[in-house]
Amino acid sequence: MRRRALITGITGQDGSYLAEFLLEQGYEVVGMLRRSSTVNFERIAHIQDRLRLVTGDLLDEVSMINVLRENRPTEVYNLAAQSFVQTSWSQPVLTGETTALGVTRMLDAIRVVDPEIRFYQASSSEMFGKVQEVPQRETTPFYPRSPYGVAKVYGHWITVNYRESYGLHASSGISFNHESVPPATPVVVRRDGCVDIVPIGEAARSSAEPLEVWDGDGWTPVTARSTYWHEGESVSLRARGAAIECTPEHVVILASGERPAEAVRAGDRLRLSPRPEPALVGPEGLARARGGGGDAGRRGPLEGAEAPGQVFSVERRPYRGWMCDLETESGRFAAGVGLVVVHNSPRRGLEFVTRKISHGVARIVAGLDRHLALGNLEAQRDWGYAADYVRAMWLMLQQDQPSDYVMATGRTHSVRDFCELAFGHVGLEWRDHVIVDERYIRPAEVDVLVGDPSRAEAILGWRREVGLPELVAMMVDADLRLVRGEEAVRG
Ligand code: NAP
Ligand code: F7E
Repeated sequence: MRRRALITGITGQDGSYLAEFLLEQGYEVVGMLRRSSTVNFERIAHIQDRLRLVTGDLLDEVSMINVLRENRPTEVYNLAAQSFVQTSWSQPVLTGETTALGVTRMLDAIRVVDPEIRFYQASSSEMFGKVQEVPQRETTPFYPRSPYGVAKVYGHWITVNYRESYGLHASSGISFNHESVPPATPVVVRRDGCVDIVPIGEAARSSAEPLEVWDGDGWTPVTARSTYWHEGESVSLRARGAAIECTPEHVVILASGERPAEAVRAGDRLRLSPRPEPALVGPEGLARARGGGGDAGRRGPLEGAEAPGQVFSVERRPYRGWMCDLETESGRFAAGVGLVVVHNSPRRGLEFVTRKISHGVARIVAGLDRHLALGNLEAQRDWGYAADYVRAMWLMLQQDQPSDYVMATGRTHSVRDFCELAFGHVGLEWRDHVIVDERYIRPAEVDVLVGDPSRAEAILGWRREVGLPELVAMMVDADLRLVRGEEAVRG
């Protein structure tokens, strides 16, 4: 029988990553949304057709009982929350209702409908607050410093309590801060030292073996693979020495900058990638390039020809079929001999400091802003990569016994460090641009957080794969593309 998971908070950063991950594992994924007058599917638009979306609200237990009765999940991941710490001072009661009591409502709905359901609670490092021990582990006492932290402590203990009172398989993941960047789609790959051009669907299918992809400048490891159903339009770009078909939003690198495919016009010039050195070429070699590579894949770049990469036709067509993405460490891929970049928008909310910085850097580079106003630059956080963390959530529910685990990198950095890395990535000096604004200073601060993930590593076999410098570079690059794309669309 296919396993079925319910995710609350599916429109959020972690919910979207978890949904992708569970779909890849063969789950039926049910996403619980709260009713709103406008849709908020930015992070799940690419997988929306593969999800069952149902309405329910953490403030309303009846709605959750109905969702469970009608959808009969075997696993519930409770990611929904009022998750922004600063807002918890201006909306403390709502934060308590959602982030604290919402957990009881869901646990109680499970107890009533089907106590065999396995439950995951998104606990937070904010529970440690004024830290009593360094690094923080599962046994470190809590000392929350915000209404959000207090609410999370409640959510954590009610999860433990329902486990002990009713024998529910209920686990908590105590997550330290984690951030995100979008996936990318390559077609030129290297496996076991063998260079090949394969249809992206083939690369996306073989998930067990390590894979590298050519990103136009070098080889980069593939960190995640996904295939999704796309109904709508595609854009077909044909150029001298290059051809690509992709969704209209996919960002294409031109000789003059970057632009969504839908904004490319005849006469623009695609940037053509130098070919990787094919030390060994696979049995079908370049002739297998299709779609992404087109004719260009068979002939190679027309070196010396007039205006290589010049677009001579742009066609929009109805499209109903699969699209594939590969996520890479550098955040780019090369398709055939033309270099084509595919990105979605980064998924971390713009109000959180990391994304605020990466987006701020991109706006400064684009000349849209000169300064970035931040609060406490000395606060230290243990920042990891969101896609790494959703794997741990799933692993917790696959254990025979429910338990609580810290998910962290074991390293800590200040907001100032993050600024230095992010501005440094584009050759800017952060001190020239960052200003401190009292509005962003919190009534009570969490000065330093650093987690000890050794229990999760030992019992779950979990390892995080992305470190801070790579994460910062990926986030800034993603926002540079996003901001340039927005500018190009605006004209
Ligand atoms: P996020 O992006 O802020 O997403 C929060 C989700 O909760 C959204 O989908 C939101 O829906 C939904 N939601 C809010 N109130 C709701 C309600 N009353 N009923 C139903 N849904 C509601 O958060 P995230 O970064 O993905 O974090 C996921 C979870 O992990 C949260 O519980 C957070 O507190 C916890 N956590 C996160 C981190 C981190 O670094 N990201 C670290 C530790 C713990 P709308 O789209 O409708 O607003
Ligand atoms: O702040 C400082 C701020 O809002 C990080 C949530 O996912 O992780 C997140 O909570 C630090 C704080 O995240 C600005 O004072 C300086 O010390 O990005 P943040 P957070 O509060 O750590 C935990 C684990 C969660 O559970 C939460 O759901 O950065 N800071 N200047 C700033 N923070 C913001 N937002 N904006 C600033 O301008």
